[in-house]
Amino acid sequence: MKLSVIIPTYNESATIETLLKKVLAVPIHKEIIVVDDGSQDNTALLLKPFVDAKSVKYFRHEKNQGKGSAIKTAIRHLTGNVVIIQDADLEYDPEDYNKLIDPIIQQKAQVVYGSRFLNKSNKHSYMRFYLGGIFVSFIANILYHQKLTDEPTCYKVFDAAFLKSIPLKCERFEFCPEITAKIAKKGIRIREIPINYYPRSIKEGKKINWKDGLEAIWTLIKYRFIE
Ligand SMILES: Nc1nc2c(ncn2[C@@H]2O[C@H](COP(=O)(O)OP(=O)(O)O)[C@@H](O)[C@H]2O)c(=O)[nH]1
Ligand SMILES: [Mg+2]
Repeated sequence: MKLSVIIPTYNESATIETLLKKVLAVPIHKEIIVVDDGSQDNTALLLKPFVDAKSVKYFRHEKNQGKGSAIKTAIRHLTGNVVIIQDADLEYDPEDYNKLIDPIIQQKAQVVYGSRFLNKSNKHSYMRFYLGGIFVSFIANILYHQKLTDEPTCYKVFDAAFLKSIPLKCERFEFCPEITAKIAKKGIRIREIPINYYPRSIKEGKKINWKDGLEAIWTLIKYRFIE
């Protein structure tokens, strides 16, 4: 078993070092793939020691293209047999990796999502993100016959061969609804496991906004009825 940790990164110099240390500390055989999506802060400089020590594989987009594009770049280069998406902030907890990958290693699931809502002790920062997340999950469940509590979660875990078999068009945050739609259309039931969540504020660098919520819903509708 080798886990590929994909980290799409855009201007996260405040958290990237701490995050990488946390990911490196998880006792799993793994590779870490950071795709620096044209960051204009000192993200590249902070990453250099990790790249020099060969603890991180580094790819850079010269121009900012969005989280989905960064994930697609990483998918082309990954060599593990299980894959997890890891944001470059500290909202999620790498100590959850083991329980998330377990159903895939046991061959009981091809896809596992980490649910922030199934863990009742989690806090949620903004009411609109909280309700937005619930609403997007609700629409995904209706359109695709799933039972998800947290569709837009960052922690999405895949069997690597399966992930590579899915063609992706997304460029920005539509990665989540596109992959959910395409998995569900294959008749796969997405498994959920409770995870920890430590929300950050917009001031602390949160980049997703209400337009991304609308785009998520449009993406779910598009892949259900149009494409
Ligand atoms: N590659 C790339 N990553 C991005 C971009 N915008 C945001 N991200 C990353 O996506 C992750 C999630 O962003 P965030 O604003 O915290 O949204 P949330 O965690 O999905 O609510 C972070 O790791 C960001 O660095 C972008 O334009 N390109
Ligand atoms: Mg985040």
